[in-house]
Amino acid sequence: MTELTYTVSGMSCGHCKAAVTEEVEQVSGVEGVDVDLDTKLVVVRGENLSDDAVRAAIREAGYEAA
Ligand SMILES: [Cu+2]
Repeated sequence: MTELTYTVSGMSCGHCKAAVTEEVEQVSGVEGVDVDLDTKLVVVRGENLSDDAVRAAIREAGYEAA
């Protein structure tokens, strides 16, 4: 199990949270996604995670991982 953490600015409400979660959940190997709107942290857990793929998914949702 690997855990990757990203700081994603611009997320402000439940819709942002849902959009990011939905996109990232589709990335190969992802087993869990936690979004904290207060800290702007996105924690992704899974096996053989691709940092590039997770970043691309966050971008696809309309946000940018720092
Ligand atoms: Cu929002």
